[in-house]
Amino acid sequence: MEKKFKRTTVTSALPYANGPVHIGHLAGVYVPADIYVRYLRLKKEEVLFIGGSDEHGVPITIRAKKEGITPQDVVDRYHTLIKQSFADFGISFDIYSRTTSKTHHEVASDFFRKLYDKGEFIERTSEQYYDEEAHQFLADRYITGECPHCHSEGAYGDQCEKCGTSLSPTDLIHPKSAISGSQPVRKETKHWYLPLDQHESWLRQWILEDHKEWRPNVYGQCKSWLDMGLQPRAVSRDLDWGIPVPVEGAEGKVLYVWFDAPIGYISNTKELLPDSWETWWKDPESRLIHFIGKDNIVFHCIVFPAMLKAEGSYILPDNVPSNEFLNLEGDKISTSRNWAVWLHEYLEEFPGKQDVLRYVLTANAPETKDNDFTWRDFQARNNNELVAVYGNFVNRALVLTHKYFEGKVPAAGPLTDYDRETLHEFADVKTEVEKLLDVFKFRDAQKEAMNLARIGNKYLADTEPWKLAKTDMERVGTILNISLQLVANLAIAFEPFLPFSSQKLRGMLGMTAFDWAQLGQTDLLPTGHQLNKAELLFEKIEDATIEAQIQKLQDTKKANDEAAYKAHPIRENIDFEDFLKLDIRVGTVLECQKVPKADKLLQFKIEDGLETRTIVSGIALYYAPEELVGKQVCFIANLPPRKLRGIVSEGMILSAENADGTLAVITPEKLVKPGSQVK
Ligand code: B3M
Ligand code: ZN
Repeated sequence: MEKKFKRTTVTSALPYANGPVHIGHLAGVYVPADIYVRYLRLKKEEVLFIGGSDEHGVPITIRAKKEGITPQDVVDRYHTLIKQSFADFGISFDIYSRTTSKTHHEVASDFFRKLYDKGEFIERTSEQYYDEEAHQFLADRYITGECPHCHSEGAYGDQCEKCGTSLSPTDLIHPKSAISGSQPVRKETKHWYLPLDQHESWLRQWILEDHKEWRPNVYGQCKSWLDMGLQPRAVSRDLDWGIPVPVEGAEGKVLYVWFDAPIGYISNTKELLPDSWETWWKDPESRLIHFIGKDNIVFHCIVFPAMLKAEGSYILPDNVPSNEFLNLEGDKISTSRNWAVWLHEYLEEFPGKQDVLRYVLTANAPETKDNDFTWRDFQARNNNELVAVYGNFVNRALVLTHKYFEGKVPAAGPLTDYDRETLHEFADVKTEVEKLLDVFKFRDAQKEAMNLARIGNKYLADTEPWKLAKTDMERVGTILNISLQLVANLAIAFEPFLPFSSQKLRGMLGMTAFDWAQLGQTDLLPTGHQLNKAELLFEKIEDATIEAQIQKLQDTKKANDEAAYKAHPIRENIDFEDFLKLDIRVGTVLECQKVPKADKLLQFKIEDGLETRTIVSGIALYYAPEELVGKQVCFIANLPPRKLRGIVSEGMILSAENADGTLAVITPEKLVKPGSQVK
């Protein structure tokens, strides 16, 4: 039986306050969340929309160090910028606060303390790197050294960015502290862990049995985590930026950022509603929905629910609509490579066109798979859909009413079959859009709304009232009355998606507000009602404007390519003798599989002409193991064997690296005999 809820608490992921927000954020999380919340509000449901900045974590401290400012300076700057961008795009939070607020520190601290007192944590001591000069433990990112895999310098304690292998700090050769440059020593440290393994069985039931309706990408990720088996997770860190661990003997330790950040949803609710926040989080008649991006799924579907359950008095999320990623012009959005459309820049270049971006991002929403934003598509959707369909219909209906009826809604006379058919199509739209929005299918829902505009546009084109003006004004009045009712319906249907345009349209129609319940009605504008002046709802975007944006990205790409080339200049000449020392061979891949618990590594069995050898290679992000079986690859055959994650690797597979770090293995152009030498 369908559960009936009294109210809905909607949260959207708290962006890290260490950079501005871009179209990927908007498309992935904030536009869908906003559409949903506006829809519920229009339906007069009780809803809260909670947002805020995530202001803790190591990357913020690293950024501060680089810029020679404090972490607080960093988050102050970006919190303000991000908050403004969201406001500009009409993301209608009821509160947008931050995890450095006093309320949040208290709430997160109390939350930890309650779990601690209930015995919900386990304590573990482990050895970690410690900087004796700086007197502090080092976060993984604060340790650099030689990669044990590709032997390049400057690999981080959690990952080598050159070869993509994920590492743990103790894997590094010649580790160095990024703070003092000294060689860190291993030292014992105590941390608190959430024993996720102990939560596994109820999580399995709750997700895999009770929430089969979650999006396949969300459900699938959860299932694979659960099937791999959950491990205890540390919820504290040795760091001086964050919320101090509120127990004795925890000096110099703070809550892990992923422990405090989701509690931020609760704190921000409390900041907004100090007296009634608990209703939104603890009443079983409240429904909790988290909007997030796909990289946050495990934290929202497994870790946070386990925290809430361990605390004991909270409800659990009812759904976690998570999107895949949005790419930009065929390439992954990247802050460090400046490959993004930043919201504040968009607004400078396209002032007043928030809804155009909202429309395009929803039309292309990465709901089921990664999707691509291109400027050409942006232009086409604006010109061919918003302008030519929606805007055109609205404009014609209003302009004709002004021309023939002094802007007063004319009376409708007898209806033809075609009139009735058209009205009939409108009557269904409410149910259709609702069905889709209720299950978070925003792009299909917006398509329905646009279909409505198409029907209206076609109706005017077919009935051609401008041709009847000389002969049959009563008929013209009927056609325009119907058209105006359709226009009013459009204002309602598009309200969740394009709030700025709906507001403008309501202004033109001389109507202050509509209810969702009115959608589908054909008497929204009474006969004789005075309309205001018709303005253009959308305007055409010219080729030159789009070309300028494409050029801007091409310039970025060029700068990136140059930087990449500079980072890897051609090395100095070597002796031919040296080259001859390198023994590169071709081998046939007999078997290939993922290395457990190492997301980047693949383990190969290679036929090398004489026998088979095992090679471990950091290319798992770019190939599915089965894609490579049967292929021929090139490998260095005379490197000394070395151990990677406990596996002895007897060689190194050669790949070419793109500027963005993606890898492609090198294969001979024709099949050759395994063991053939590359020269
Ligand atoms: N700040 C990660 C992210 O921005 C993180 C989300 C927190 S949600 C509680 O992707
Ligand atoms: Zn490496």
